Amino acid sequence: MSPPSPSGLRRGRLYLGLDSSTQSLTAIVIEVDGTDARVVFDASLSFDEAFPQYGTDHGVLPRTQPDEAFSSPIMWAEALEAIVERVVASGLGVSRIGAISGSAQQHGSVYLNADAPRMLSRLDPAQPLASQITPILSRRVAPIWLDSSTSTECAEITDAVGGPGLLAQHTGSRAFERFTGPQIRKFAAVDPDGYAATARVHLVSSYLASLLVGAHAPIDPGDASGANLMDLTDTQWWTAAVSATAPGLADKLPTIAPSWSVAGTVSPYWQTRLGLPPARVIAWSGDNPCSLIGVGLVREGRVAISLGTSDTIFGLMKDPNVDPSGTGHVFASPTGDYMGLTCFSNGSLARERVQDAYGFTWTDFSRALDVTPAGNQGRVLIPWFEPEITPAVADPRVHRYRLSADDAAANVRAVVEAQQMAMAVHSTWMSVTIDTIHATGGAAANKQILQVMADVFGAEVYRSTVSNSAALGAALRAWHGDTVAEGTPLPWETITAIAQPSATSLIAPNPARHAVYRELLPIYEACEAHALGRGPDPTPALERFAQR
Ligand code: ADP
Ligand code: XUL
Repeated sequence: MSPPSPSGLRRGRLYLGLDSSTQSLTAIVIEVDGTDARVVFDASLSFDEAFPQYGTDHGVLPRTQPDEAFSSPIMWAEALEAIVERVVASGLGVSRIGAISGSAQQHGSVYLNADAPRMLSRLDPAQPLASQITPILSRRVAPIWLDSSTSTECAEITDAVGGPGLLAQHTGSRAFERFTGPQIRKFAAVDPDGYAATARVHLVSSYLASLLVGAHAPIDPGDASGANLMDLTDTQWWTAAVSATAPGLADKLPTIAPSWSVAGTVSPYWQTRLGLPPARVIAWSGDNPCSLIGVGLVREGRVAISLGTSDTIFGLMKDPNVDPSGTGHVFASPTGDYMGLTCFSNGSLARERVQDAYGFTWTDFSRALDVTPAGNQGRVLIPWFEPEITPAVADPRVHRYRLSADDAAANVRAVVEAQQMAMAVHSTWMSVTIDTIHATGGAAANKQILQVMADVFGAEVYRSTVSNSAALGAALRAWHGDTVAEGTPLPWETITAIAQPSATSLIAPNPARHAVYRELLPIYEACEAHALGRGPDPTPALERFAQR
């Protein structure tokens, strides 16, 4: 127990959680006293705004091909230093930091050469981090989850391991374009010299953890399961998939270690340059696994919906029950269990495309939802502005049924309803009765969007306690990992008590509106099938729905 501070207040141990997402880097610090925790620091840096010199748009480097998406590992390093500087400058007393952990956008990969271990262990505290990272990259850019350019590689890997069913049974997912394995295979094919110069392929999470500890950090099973390379049952690399992906890959992958492992201690660079203590660094994980903790889902039976850059729906699973339709994913959960997840790429960016088309602010957007009826009088929009993950759409196109592009308010309702109905339709494989949803991510700030969510699912929606549940999850994982390392592990229920949503954030479903959506859902599915070229024109059914 820590001694009382001079002001008489007890000053507890601090845990820092970082989240390097698609668009921003967030830091959340919790202060822990016994089994009580509270958030004492929460700040974000937007990549586009804070680092305009990289020219990113929503965190993505300028695109040369529409189906490719890259970001900059150097920018991420610069952001890491900048946010830690902010934490130190906050006056919290960083010497009290017991452990640091992190969360990162999933699937993205960072390619380091053989000089990395030596350079990382001898970073010069007189120099900024980013300039010292540049020479250890064997690839200047990192492909990220928005990349959909690896269909050929997905097919090749699938064939080599014996088909999509087998790949999914072992790794939790059939081959997906954004997953790390297919991305590595493409790099090895298009730049064999760059691949040969690569000694270690990190995920974004293990790369950033490596920068903190000054050595190659391990990867946790939660983020490793987004690679199409890890066997879910033993949470180790699956040799068949590794050999099918690229030559010599087994030697280039990080070790997989439990999510609560100590990856190392904060390196001398950070201690000398910024005054951080030699705190434990707990293995980083992916943003969705961290969010699972940050919204307190440590038991089966509830789901969370994250409305971030991507929209995702996920929940904890005791057993790795893989989606037979091949839509969703099973990942390892940071609790040592599993999690089911379905991801939609046309999330916030699709809502922004509609918002921008009519020059709306978010207040205007919310008002449009207020003034339009549930079911939108049978007007439907399929919002595939960008290549879609669920269902798989390689050539994006927006489809409108009985909907004029001139009707601003109806388009706003149509995009939100379509996204929520798509989540309802494509999450049934998880076999969870959804009566409670924990909502998180940037767009969860919007009450009207959450009302549509509650009405479509007929479920109670609770808003998460902080806007960035991935960063909170990372801070809670740092605390958990520290208790494990101390030999006094706390149960997840205790660790996540602070993450349980409060009753005051409840948004209740409206039964009449839910009845409307029950009727509309099969017609929405018919719209999706038609847009995919797999079904008849749903317009007559929508007309009957509108006249009911
Ligand atoms: P990520 O973690 O994937 O980088 P965030 O969870 O931070 O993304 O969400 C960022 C997104 O939140 C923005 O792109 C924006 O579209 C959305 N957003 C922010 N405020 C609102 C709002 N009031 N209504 C709807 N969407 C919002
Ligand atoms: C999940 C996915 C995204 C990224 C970015 O599979 O691709 O949710 O993790 O948030």
